[in-house]
Parts: sequence; C-alpha cells; structure tokens
Amino acid sequence: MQTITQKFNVEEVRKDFPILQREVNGKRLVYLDNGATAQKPQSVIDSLNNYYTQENANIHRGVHTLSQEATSAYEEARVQMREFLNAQHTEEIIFTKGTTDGINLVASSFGRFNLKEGDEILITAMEHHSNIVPWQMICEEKGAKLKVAPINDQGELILDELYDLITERTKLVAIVHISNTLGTVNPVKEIIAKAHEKGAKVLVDGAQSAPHMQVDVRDLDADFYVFSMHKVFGPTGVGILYGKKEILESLPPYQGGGDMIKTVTFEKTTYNELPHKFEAGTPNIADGIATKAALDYLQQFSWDEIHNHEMELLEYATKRLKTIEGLRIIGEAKEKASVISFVIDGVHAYDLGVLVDKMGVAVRTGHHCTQPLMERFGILGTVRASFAFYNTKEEIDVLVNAIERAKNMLI
Ligand code: 7TS
Repeated sequence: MQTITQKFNVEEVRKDFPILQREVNGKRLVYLDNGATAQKPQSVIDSLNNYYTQENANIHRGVHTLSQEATSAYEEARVQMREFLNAQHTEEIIFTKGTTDGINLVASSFGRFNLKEGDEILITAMEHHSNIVPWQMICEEKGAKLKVAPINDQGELILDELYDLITERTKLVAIVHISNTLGTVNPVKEIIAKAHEKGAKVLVDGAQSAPHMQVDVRDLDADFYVFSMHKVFGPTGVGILYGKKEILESLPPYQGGGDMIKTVTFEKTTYNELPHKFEAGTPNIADGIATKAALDYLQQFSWDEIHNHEMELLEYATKRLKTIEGLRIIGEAKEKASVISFVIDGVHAYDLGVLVDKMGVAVRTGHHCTQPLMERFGILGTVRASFAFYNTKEEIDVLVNAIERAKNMLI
C-alpha cells in the first residue's frame, strides 16, 4: 500500500511543519495536543493556497475549465482516500465535515431506516460524546435502547461482557478504535466479527486511529468507518465516512439539496447515486482537495516507521512521567497509542495546563468530551499529552520539567 520514498528522520520531518518553528510565550512551542488536532505540513498549506489562487470554482456542475479542474482535483482526493483505506469502491468514500458529522449522518440515516421500538444500539464506556449523543437522540426518537459495554480499571474493554450485550435486537455496534482519552487500542476486527455473527452492523469511530495506524476497512470488515482529516495532518472542516456500498445504497439521504438529486419535481424527487446522495450542497472543496496533499505527505513514510517512533515516545514519556510524585496515569491498557492522560494528587488539571502553557507546552486538560468515562474513573478531568510522529524525546523532557515546576508552584 505505502510508497516509501523518504526514510523517517524526525528532525527532517519537523522542518515540513512551519508552526513547529514558532515560539509560544517566549519558548519554543512543544505541541502535545495532537489528539485535538494535528499540525499541517507545508504541502497541505500550499494546496489550500493553490486552490484559492488558481482553481476556485464550484464542482460537479460547471462546463468551464476551472470547474472541471476543481472537480478533477476533488475526485482525485476521493480516489486516493479509497486507496488509503483499501476500500473496494470509490463511491464508498463520502466527504463529510468531520467525525461528528459522519456519525450523525449514520445515526440519522441508518437509524431512521432501520431502528424500531425495542431495538438496541451498543456503544462502550470510553466513547467520545460524538459517538454517544447522536445515538441517544435517535434511540429516543425511535424508542430504541442504548446499551453500554463496560471497561476495566486499566481502561480496556471487558470483551466477554461486550459480546454478551450483543443480542439479536442489536442493530448497530458503535465503537471507538482508539480512545482519545485513554489511548486504548480496541480489538475492532474481532468485535466486528462477533457483531456480524449476530447480524449487527458496526460503525468504527476512527478519529484517533487514522493518524496513527494503517486502516484497512476491508480487512476489518467494518460497515462504517469515520474520521476527521484535521487530525490526519489535513485541513479542518473535512472528514471521511466510509460505508459498504450495499449498505449506503439501501439508506435514505441525510440531507436534501443540490448535488444529491437526479430529478426534482414538486411531486417527487429521485436521488443521485453514491457518493453524491450523501453530499448535499456545495461541499468543502478547498479542504477536500487538500486532503490529497495530506495523504501524499503521510504516504511518504511507512506505518511501521511512524508506529515505532510513536511507541518509543509513549514508552519514554510513560517512564519519565511515572517519576513525578503523586502522578497517576489514567489508562494503562496493554495495547495503547501515543496518548497519555494523567492526574496529580492535589493539583487541578486546568491549573497545570495553564502553567505549562506559559512554558511553551500545549497539552489538553479537562474531560476530553468523555464525561461518562471520567465518571467511570471517579475523576473530573485529566491532563493529556498526545504525540504525533513529529514529536521528540527532548520535547517530553521539556514537558516533564514543566510539570515538575508547575506542580511545585501549585502545591
Ligand atoms: N471521536 C473521537 C475518538 C475523537 O477523539 C474526536 C475528537 C471526535 C470523535 C470528534 O471529532 P471532530 O473532528 O468531529 O470534532 N477528539 C478531540 C479531542 O480528543 N480533543 O479535541 C477533540
């Protein structure tokens, strides 16, 4: 799948991301909030600039040259995304606004079409709010039941209990691939197989996995896979919904409007084919096109190189953070991505976040849009450092020193 043209060298890689050179509060930026959004390489920024300076036109409608060029560039991004995910058909790739938008699309369209009173949707205790609330809304509308699979104290799914919760009433299992708060990597392939045995479809929230690992939707046999490009070194405002062709074809549209129709009369409208059926209105053209630049950038490296580097960072950061007295890591699953959440006795996460920011270090604090998960651990929030492949061990040293200093000021 990957075309490897460049050997992974973190110092060289960092030069591709202009923002990493800037200072924050008089200190070199140490950006450790990649779980919220990742930084963009110059090639993505150039793609956006090029679109607005050279290509700007609406797509799928104009006969003029600019419109045709923009349409080709947009559709090329879709083709490349198909390859990136190893999907079978290009029309299985739907452009959305992001993960949240993709989940709402499926909840609304699949939910309206398939759910009836007494049916069940299964999620897990570690879901992001955007993989909880849309299901609550559609379950309430349809009289269906939302069930929640539990986790253990390490932050791993209790698989036996999860499998017991999948019944013949379960219409869909909606599950996060990698937890944004705990870093836990869930065995989604196995879960999908079990769900399919019982006739349930599966949506995978890939918001945190797409930036860190190879996603092969056919190998996983996922029915739906959603993520946001802004976490995959691409632009904001564009996301991907992969759905199996036969399922997407069977579903009603999410929104009505231009581009999603074949014919319209006041009596009856017929809908366009995939993928346009799910892409009403003028899409986010510039960002859709820049998605290709992000994939081109990422595909210079092998996933093994990225994974090895990130695992070194995870191991090093875990070891160093554990030397801080009173610090407790939340989420110690055996299979983890490069995300570390922690609490420190007697210190409020928010205060710590504000102080380390003064030292140039960007981390996230709070509940990370996983309030039920915070409740499960009996805490209000954590400090979270989430690493990308452009981060370094030196930056982890800066983080650890900043935390020590902040802690001494606060206690
Ligand atoms: N699902 C997961 C697992 C996420 O981590 C996020 C965003 C979303 C869904 C929603 O993605 P969006 O692009 O539609 O907003 N997570 C985070 C985070 O951890 N910090 O800020 C956003």
